[in-house]
Amino acid sequence: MSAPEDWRRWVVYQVYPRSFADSDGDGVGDLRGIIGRVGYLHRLGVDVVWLSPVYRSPMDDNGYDISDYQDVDPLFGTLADLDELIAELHARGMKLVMDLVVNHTSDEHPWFTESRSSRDNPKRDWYWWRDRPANWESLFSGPAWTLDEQTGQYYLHLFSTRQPDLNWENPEVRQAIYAMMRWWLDRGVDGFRMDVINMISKDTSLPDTTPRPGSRHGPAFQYFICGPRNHEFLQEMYWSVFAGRDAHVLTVGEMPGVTVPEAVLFTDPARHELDMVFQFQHVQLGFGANKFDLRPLHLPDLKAAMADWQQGLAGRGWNSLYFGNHDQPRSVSRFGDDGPHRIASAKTLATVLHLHRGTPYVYEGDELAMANAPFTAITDYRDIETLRFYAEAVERPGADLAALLAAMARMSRDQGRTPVQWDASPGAGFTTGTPWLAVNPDHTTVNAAAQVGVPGSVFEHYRGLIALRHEDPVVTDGDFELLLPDHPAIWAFLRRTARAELLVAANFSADVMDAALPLDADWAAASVVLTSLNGDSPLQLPPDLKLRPWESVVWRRARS
Ligand code: TEU
Repeated sequence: MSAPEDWRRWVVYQVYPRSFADSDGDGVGDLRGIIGRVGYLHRLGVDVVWLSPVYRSPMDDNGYDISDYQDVDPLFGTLADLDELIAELHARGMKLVMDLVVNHTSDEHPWFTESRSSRDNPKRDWYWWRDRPANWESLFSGPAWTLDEQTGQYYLHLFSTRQPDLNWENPEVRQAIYAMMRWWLDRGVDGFRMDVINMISKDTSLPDTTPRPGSRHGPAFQYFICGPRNHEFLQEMYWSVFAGRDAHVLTVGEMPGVTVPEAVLFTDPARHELDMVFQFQHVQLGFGANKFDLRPLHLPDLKAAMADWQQGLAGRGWNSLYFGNHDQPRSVSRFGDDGPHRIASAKTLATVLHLHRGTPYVYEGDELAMANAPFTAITDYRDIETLRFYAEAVERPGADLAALLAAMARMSRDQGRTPVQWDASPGAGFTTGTPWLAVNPDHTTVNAAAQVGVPGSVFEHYRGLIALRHEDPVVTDGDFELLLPDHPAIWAFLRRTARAELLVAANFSADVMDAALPLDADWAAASVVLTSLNGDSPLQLPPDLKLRPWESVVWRRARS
């Protein structure tokens, strides 16, 4: 049994199963593919694997629309394969966290089939049915309420029409979910990443919202983000599912729009809700009205967005650290430089992220510096959010479709979903068949075979960062101080415990940068722990720095 605080030292690796490794040549990743790569994950050194959904699903949203919570979709394999994956991970001291998608089900889930069958079906109240729809807009474009012809009422779906929202007000719904969660824990899984878990409590009066200009519908976040019973439901879940288990159950709440004060409440250990939140503040920078309305991203804004959470949760809560996942474009393309400085910038991004306070998430392929693919046409995409947004734009007179496609190439969720690049072969070692989404042509040079065990590679840099977290308590426990918050290109900060200090300084630009850090001159004698550029540079010596393009350096000193 782990000590209660151990989980704070863990590093999580996210597997998006569709895109990770395909064992049977059908072009879609599967569980046996993952089993074949457990050794790779172990070598990287990660503690936890978060598996995006593998449950039975019609795949309207690649598995985030679940039709059976207690079975594996045949596309991915069988329950026996999943058991084997759990055993393989456990044999190497790693854990498995399942994706828990319980804000909504698939419209093919038997609960919804029953619910929609008649107005007096016992499960009618398991979903949100109304005679009159509110004018809310769905997160995947179009209205969030759809008329069901058969019974003449509207149902709520915050995401696609095929993802009806469960009614958490109904205690039977909650008990059915808790029973399912206990079943998974009894089967051997070690925790849950909870999809949009801050959307489960709605304002039950379901009021109309302010429409967008030129539309009847508008965003309605204020009626379903961190709603009135959110904390109550999570505490009930804790006492019904997690309390009294032998080992710690790792719980992560994905929470778009959560604020720092709310996150403190969700993750204060004394309240028994969740271990950590997965918040969105820093990935909502760099665009306007929607994610395809691109704006310049200024480094001071990104630093401040991260620092807010460091300060706000210091000592009282816990946060996830990520720059990319299956809903975001590739981090090296978005925040780094996927051209000439790709390797250094990928390492620098990882260094800055992993040395903040919180739990780092490695998204599959980030440890190889995978970048956005050169997508140009709408036919390159498979993602429902991208396709529906485009379809709506096509209907709008005067929409600039060329500009939209250019923005999609930078921001579409599919940019994070191209197959993992294992080697230089035609299917990138991902598949022997035709991949469901194109492999990035750069896999001929950017791939695992070219990096694992190769000194100076991005993979080995990630391995070093993960090892550093395991060895040095200051990485987990140290408090955080941002230096030079307004500097347009340098990201520098201190981590400090009573025993040790880490200094991180990174150049987020393609130019040589000078910076004078507000620190004592003794730092010049500190030892260098990690760098993004190979070879020693005579240029950097704190507190007066001269950093080469995308150079980052980590120093450590003991405190007397
Ligand atoms: O995403 C939640 C969410 O609100 C956003 O990430 C959204 O999907 C979109 O990317 C905003 O641009 C979670 C899952 O991570 C996502 O894959 C699912 O599509 C969504 O919930 C619905 O289950």
